[in-house]
Amino acid sequence: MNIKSLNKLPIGEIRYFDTIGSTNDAALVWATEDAPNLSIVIADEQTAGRGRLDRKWFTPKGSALAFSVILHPAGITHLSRTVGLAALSIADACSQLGLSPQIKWPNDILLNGKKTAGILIEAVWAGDQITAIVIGMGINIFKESVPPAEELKFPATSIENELGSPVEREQFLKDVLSNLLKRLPEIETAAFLASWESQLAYKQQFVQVITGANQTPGGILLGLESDGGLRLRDENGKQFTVHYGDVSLRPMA
Ligand code: BT5
Repeated sequence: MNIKSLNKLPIGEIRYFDTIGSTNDAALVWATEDAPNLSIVIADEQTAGRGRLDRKWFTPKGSALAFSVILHPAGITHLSRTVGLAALSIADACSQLGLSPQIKWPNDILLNGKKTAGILIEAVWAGDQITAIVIGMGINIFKESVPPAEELKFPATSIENELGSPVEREQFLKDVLSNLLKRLPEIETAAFLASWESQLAYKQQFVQVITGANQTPGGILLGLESDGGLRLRDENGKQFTVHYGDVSLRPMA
């Protein structure tokens, strides 16, 4: 992968790997060392890419984007909004290509209802302080990046599949990072939240949120709380908020 064009962006340092276990793992280590703010670990292939709850993330060679941005959180009050920052940065890059992305709360980007990208946010702690946030992003660019359907619970696609024409991987990476740099100074604002909320999938539809072994609260998806939590209304008209979980449209059996 040719990442020279990233040199012009006001970011930290870049560590590039042809192959790696997980860019988030490398970024978490680097973040405890001397990584300058907005440094990035990028890999052409991941052999142990991770999703949430130690789920696997598939990143075959030469076909996807897998990278992790190290953010020093000084001055950011709403750290829980960083997942929205990543989601909007990817969604904006899709829109710039003429696509119509949706954000499946909290961390998936959908194109035509299918997952094209996933986000994994992890924090580095020193005592009770967060010293760095690692924003991991996996984006399916070419057809070959899409895992076989039998390995997935939710349908997946790639940018190339949905665009129907060739897409440049390096340019897409540059666009996502540029969008992130542009959105970052606005992360605390109401406009940022509104923009995030406006792109949520399943708004005003009945969804189920799997939050743990025995908890699957369901309700009409209303929008976002100021901390990025998901606001819903149950069948009795009572509003409630969830802060983590997997959203699905159909009630679970
Ligand atoms: C995510 O988790 O969607 C977060 C994925 C984050 C990946 C990036 S790549 C760079 C950085 N380094 C890492 O090691 N990770 C980050 P979650 O919502 O838990 O979804 C995981 C599920 O998505 C898996 O259980 C699969 O069913 C499905 N999946 C795996 N690979 C996929 C792919 N390439 N495209 C679509 N779905 C996939």
